[in-house]
Amino acid sequence: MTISAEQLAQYERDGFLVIEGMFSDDDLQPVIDEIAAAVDTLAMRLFEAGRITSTYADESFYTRMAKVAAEYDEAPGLMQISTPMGPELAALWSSDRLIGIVAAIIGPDIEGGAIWNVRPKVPENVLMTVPWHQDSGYLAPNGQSTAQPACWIPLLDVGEENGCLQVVRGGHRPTGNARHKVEKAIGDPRSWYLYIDEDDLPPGDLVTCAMRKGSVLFIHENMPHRGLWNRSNQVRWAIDVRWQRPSDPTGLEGVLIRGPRMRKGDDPAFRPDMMRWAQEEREKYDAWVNRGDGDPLEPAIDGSWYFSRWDPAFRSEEAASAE
Ligand SMILES: O=C(O)CCC(=O)C(=O)O
Repeated sequence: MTISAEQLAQYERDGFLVIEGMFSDDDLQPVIDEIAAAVDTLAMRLFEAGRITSTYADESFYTRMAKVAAEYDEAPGLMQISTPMGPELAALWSSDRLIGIVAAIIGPDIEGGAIWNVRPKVPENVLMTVPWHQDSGYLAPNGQSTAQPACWIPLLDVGEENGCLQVVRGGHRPTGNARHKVEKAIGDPRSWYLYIDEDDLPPGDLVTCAMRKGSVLFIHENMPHRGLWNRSNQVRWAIDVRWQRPSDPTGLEGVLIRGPRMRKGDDPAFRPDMMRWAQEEREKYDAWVNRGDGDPLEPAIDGSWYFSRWDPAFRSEEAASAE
């Protein structure tokens, strides 16, 4: 699958592109089942550690994490960073359907982006509500000119009520990043997010991206976007994945391993070994969790690499701890 010249022009002009009806329920169900199994594993761990009083095993995929989070509000963040990359999600990320579109945007040499997420946005939870940002704001300066389209894939119908995304039409066009700030400096001290003040957003219409399950949203790396508050009584599950050219810096060197090579322009038959890559990523993650200076059941996302880029207070905190 690819996109038309008009769709590509729209992506380049507006900085985002919604493609409706890309996946059927049958396409997404194996991914949902895989994530549901990871929820089960996490609920068991939290129950055994005494953080929750039930595993809520009878709840549905769209309610279970909300019940867990009502008792332990770190659970969704923990789920986001600790979900293993399973074969079904790996197959979706590297699928010809998505890659065909990515190739239209960045060309035939394609590597997965190092940052990917499965996000259980439970109702009324500040830690899962992502404020205005550009994805490139989270990279080191050397990653600023790397083209890195993201694809956001909701696992249910989404709208304003349950926390869909908002973008700024054309907001990707000014070069460089809008000014980002560190949310934990003013909000929940556990927050790992950057944010852009509304006054610092580039000009452009705000677009609320209500979408049906099966649709996908492509977002330019410089597009300011945010997730709205989830006011529903269901978990708003979504996946976000990224890609870039292998020849470009990731802006995450020394922090995350490079994503898997997915396509080669000079070898159209090349197919990635996604699970080998996933195992390597997992080993790095496990080594980080088991480094022994924190509670493995708290998400504790170490945002020092991007906090320090935007806020001197965090730069000096880092420098102080290095002394
Ligand atoms: O899923 C969300 O609410 C936020 C997603 C997001 O900000 C991203 O993928 O960069």
